[in-house]
Amino acid sequence: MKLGIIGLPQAGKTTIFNALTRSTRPLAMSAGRIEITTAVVDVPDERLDKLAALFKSKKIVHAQISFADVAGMGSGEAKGLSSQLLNALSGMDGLVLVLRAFEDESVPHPAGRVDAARDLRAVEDELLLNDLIIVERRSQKVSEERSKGGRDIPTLERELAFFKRLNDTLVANQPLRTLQFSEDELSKLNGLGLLSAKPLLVVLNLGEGQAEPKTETKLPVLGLQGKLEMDLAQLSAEDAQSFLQEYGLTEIGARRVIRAAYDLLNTQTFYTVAEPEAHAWMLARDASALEAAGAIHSDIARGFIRAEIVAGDELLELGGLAAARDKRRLRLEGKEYPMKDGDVINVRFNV
Ligand SMILES: Nc1nc2c(ncn2[C@@H]2O[C@H](COP(=O)(O)OP(=O)(O)O)[C@@H](O)[C@H]2O)c(=O)[nH]1
Ligand SMILES: [Mg+2]
Repeated sequence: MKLGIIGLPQAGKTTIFNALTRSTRPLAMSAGRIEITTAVVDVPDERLDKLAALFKSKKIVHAQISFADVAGMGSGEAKGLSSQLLNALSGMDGLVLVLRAFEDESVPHPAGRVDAARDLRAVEDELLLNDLIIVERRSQKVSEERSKGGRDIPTLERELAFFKRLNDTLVANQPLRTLQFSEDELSKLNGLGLLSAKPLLVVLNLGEGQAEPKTETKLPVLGLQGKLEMDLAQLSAEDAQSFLQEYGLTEIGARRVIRAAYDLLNTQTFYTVAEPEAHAWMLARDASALEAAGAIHSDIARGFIRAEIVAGDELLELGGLAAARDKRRLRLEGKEYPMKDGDVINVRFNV
């Protein structure tokens, strides 16, 4: 899972990036410059750890998320985003928009005053404008092709209709993510760098002890005390725990963001566990056992016969596969079985 952290200059993108990835990037002021830094983090997963202990697994492989700190938005470019920025962002599965809510006189706001709702509109507008420019350019090209009689006309007409639908949505100030797309259309959108189609999570960067200001938006919003979380991320797990209590927090911010990202991208976890390796995998929430097999290896999907499946929590409770089989909690399922979060799977296959 790849997430791009975006926002206006000085909103706290790098601060949040450091908090999420336990990095120590300097918070240098580099207004206007395009800078992209990436770090990969293991998704914390107690169930995986317990399963690994139960199976005495030699190796534990966590699911991973890559976070990119993407500076360079908010330049107010009328031509849309630069191609460097677009390239970086179009490869992302989702975007995390950091909005400044903290007050701090030593940190000037590019617009003079802290106003998270205004900044949200500004960034959304920038994404919409970028998409509009791309859509107009593309549909113009296709129109020209049609008038020259290039390719087959029905295909061109279909493409034009698709671009018109996008254009109408953008002109009405609606992000493309409000539309329904087929898989095919979605990959086309990503290829074109249409960013308002991407799932977007808003992170409100709060000052210490600051209450979450109300933001009128349909987007998922998460409040995080960025600076505090960045400091916490540098501590050992034990020290962080005692600090969390001191600050009245129940959980480290990175975990809340990761959970929100799983929701945002409609993602769930399943496991394969054995003595050599305990492995957590990401999967779409509506995916089948066959698709789970495909996530492990295309050969396993190709040769799929049946899958042995047991809920990870039940497996832990019962203390092992033998007990799960005795209690009939370990079932044999076919390709169509809808995977559930936390399932442990063992695919029987033949290639
Ligand atoms: N007081 C306070 N300052 C913050 C907070 N988050 C970021 N800052 C400061 O705001 C400035 C910009 O932060 P940075 O993460 O570099 O923003 P970026 O430009 O979006 O990457 C830095 O001086 C940070 O120390 C916060 O939650 N509280
Ligand atoms: Mg930065």
